[in-house]
Amino acid sequence: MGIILVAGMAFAAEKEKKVFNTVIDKDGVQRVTITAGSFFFDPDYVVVRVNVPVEVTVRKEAEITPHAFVIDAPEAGLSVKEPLSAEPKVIKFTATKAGKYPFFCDQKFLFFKSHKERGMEGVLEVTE
Ligand SMILES: [Cu+2]
Repeated sequence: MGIILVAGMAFAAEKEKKVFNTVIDKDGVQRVTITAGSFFFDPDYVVVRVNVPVEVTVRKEAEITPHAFVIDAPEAGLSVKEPLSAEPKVIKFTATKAGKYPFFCDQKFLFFKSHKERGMEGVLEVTE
């Protein structure tokens, strides 16, 4: 049992990122919908244009475990910290600097590994 668990965790850590390239809608907004669950974001690699408004709709899977959507990159104008609920949450921001910024869930239960450590982490790539 222990061996199976370890093998499963190694696989999860090495899994490929699912890339989503946003397009700029007619109203000038880039939109993406992300599903959050234990312990993943889908997609977990989102590409957006710099200085173009972004609307991220985050939907949390129906479960008791609390999750959040966090981006902590004030150098790029990104300071997002939103608790998630079953109702889809629309998060708006505009990245002001190109680069790769992590988005993650900051939840943690007692002495267990944080959700981020367990795989609730993705990349926001901001391109020129
Ligand atoms: Cu979480």
